[in-house]
Amino acid sequence: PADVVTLGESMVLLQPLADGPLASAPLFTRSIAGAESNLAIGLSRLGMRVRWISRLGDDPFGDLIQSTLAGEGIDVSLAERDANAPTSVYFKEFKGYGDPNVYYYRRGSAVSKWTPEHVRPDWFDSARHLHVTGITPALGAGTADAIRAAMRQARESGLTVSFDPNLRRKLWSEDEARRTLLSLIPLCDVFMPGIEEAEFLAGAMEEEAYGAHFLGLGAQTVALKLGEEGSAGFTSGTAVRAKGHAVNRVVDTVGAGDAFAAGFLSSWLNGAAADEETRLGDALARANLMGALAVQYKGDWEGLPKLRELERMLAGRQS
Ligand code: KDG
Repeated sequence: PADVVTLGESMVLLQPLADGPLASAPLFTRSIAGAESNLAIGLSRLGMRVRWISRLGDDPFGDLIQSTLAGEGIDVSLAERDANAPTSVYFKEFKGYGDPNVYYYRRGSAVSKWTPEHVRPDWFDSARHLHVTGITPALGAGTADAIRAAMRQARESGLTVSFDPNLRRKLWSEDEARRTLLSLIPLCDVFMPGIEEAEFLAGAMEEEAYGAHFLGLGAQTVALKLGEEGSAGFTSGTAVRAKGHAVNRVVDTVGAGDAFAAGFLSSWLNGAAADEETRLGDALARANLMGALAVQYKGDWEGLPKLRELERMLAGRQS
């Protein structure tokens, strides 16, 4: 059984030890990354049962990704290995301020071959929720259709679905990105854009107007990420705002949105809240804290807490 199923591409991540231009970086640390596996790690550390579905090359980097995620307690048994395609790699370049630059080596990867025919009903057996991102649809000729098929299949199997657009401009054209990401919104229950993604998809408008806009496109719940300002949540009858957390030093912003999604879903799926407003407010508060923790550590997920650590921090904040 799984509380959350997620599917997408993970890569080996190489990070320079020092800030500065990648071209003159002599030493790198090695980790793994990928929006969906970042979320999977976040959720697993918070005590949720997670099934991660992907394709990897039949190569040592594929072994590394699979064993790292298995070591985090994630069910990786449905991840396929492809002997004819490589596992992807990506590099970060830290400038010492702002978002790091990223360089992808992922064309022709095992996940880029995904088509709707790969989507299997048993991916969703005994599961409650599916989380997908807008990265997978950008990876190959058939991957957008595969994600669409997975979202439909999940709903037919009785799961709720969340969707983080995770706009990655390097991967596709603006027009295609906008058209495809918008087309997936009606297939999700929870839509989780950042404020810049909301503007990219819907044009400039007041913050609250984004809630109504995306609800109008078919989402049931909208969780809008506002960076250090926190986040806002919307359903047809509710609008909630949750304050951001003070962060001592922003080290690496990559993965913050995935941490936010993990925090949100871990609360939203388990919430015993009496009413919609409390359920949404609790989920946003936990999501904000997770996002704030993620940016204080180098790496996409290394700084994510165990449940008892998170609860201690949330309790400390309220007292
Ligand atoms: O959200 C973090 C991801 O962007 C990172 O892990 C790499 O999956 C990745 C991507 O495609 O950018």
